[in-house]
Amino acid sequence: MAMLSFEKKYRVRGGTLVGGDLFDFWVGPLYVGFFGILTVFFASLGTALIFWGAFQNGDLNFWRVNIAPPDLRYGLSPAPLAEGGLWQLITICALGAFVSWALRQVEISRKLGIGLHVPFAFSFAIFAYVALVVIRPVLMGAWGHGFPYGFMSHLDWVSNVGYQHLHFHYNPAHCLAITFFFTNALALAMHGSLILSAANPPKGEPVKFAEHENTFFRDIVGYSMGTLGIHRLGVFLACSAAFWSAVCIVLSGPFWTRGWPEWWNWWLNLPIWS
Ligand code: UQ2
Repeated sequence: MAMLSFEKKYRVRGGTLVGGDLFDFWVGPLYVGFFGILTVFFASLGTALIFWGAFQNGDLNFWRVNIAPPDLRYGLSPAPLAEGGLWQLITICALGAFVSWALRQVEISRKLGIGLHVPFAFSFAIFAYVALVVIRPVLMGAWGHGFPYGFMSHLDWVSNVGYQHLHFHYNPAHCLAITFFFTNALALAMHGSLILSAANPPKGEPVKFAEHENTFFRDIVGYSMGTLGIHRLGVFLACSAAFWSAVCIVLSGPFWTRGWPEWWNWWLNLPIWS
């Protein structure tokens, strides 16, 4: 079906989660919906607050913008605007925008009658952010444990938290997360190059399909996981990377306060050595 006639067929009312027909329309190519309105609201307000905060700090240089969370002494209570309260408001806006975006994906998926795989996968990215600015700070008893919003400042935060644990690369969940990120890059490089090699031939050559793709991998590694399988693998690898990233930082502080190299002493302490 051509795109134009398809859009006519599917651009109909229904499938919304809240509000019925209220915001059930499109603006140009974009679906709006209640959660589209909410996303625009939270994203605009959050961005405006970042600009305002940068202006208050007296430095609009992009690389030096820094919206810091409250001092640890404020614990889990609201802080004055200039002392981390702004960070708290911006965090609420970010959470509102991300969750609204996911729910807008749900509404569009329902309208189309397709699965909820996209919002499911996107929710792993939201979880990673929530782990950093909500779950870990709450477990440690202060919003001050969240990361600052700024280019250089968030890099400094990552470096500082890493050094607090002596050597973050010994964190077993961090190892797992990195392994998933690398395997994800491998899988997407294999998949992207394979698709282009078959579907984008030189001028005059016919386009090739799954038989050629399967045969390439059977010839080279004795196994092809199939056109559907590689996408299942992709979603699994990408979601696992985000999931274990969240786990590795939530472990660091709330559940393990010492250096990560020391964690591996469980191996040296096994009774089998004595
Ligand atoms: C495949 C297939 C695709 C692919 C790729 C494979 C025809 C068009 C890349 C090959 C995938 C394999 C062998 C698994 C790799 C495993 C890991 C953990 C990286 O078979 O079907 O679809 O794109």
